[in-house]
Amino acid sequence: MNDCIFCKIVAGEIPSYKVYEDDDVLAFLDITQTTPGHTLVVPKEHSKNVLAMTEKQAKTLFAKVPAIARAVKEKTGATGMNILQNNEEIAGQTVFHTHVHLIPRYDVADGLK
Ligand code: DGP
Repeated sequence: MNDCIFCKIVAGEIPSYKVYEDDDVLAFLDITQTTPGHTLVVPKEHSKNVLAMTEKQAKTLFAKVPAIARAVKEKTGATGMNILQNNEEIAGQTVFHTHVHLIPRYDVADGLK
C-alpha cells in the first residue's frame, strides 16, 4: 500500500519510536500519547482493519498483543490498560491499516504520594 502511513512506518520510511518488533508485528508509540506510553500494535502485512482480515492475519496480530501489553504495563508502571481498536471511519478509524491501541492507565493517587 503506497499511501499507507503505517506501511511506511513498518518499512522505516517514516520514523517511529519502536516498542517491539518481530517478523509479524511492529509496536510503536502513538503520536497522540493519550496517556504516557500509548502504543500501537500493527501487523507488518497490510490489512485495512479487523473487518477485512483473514483468520490467519487476525491470529498473527492478536496472539502478540498480550505479551506486548504486559511489557508496556511493566515498563510504564501503569496499573491498568485499555486495549481497543477502531474499524471504519464511523467507528473512529483514521488510519486504514489495522492497529490495536494499548492505552496505559495510571492511578492518579500514585502521583500524589
Ligand atoms: P485510529 O483513530 O484508531 O485510526 O488511530 C490512529 C492513531 O494513529 C491515532 O491515535 C494517531 C496515530 N498516528 C497517526 N499518524 C501517526 C504517525 O505518523 N506516527 C505515529 N506514531 N502515530 C500516528
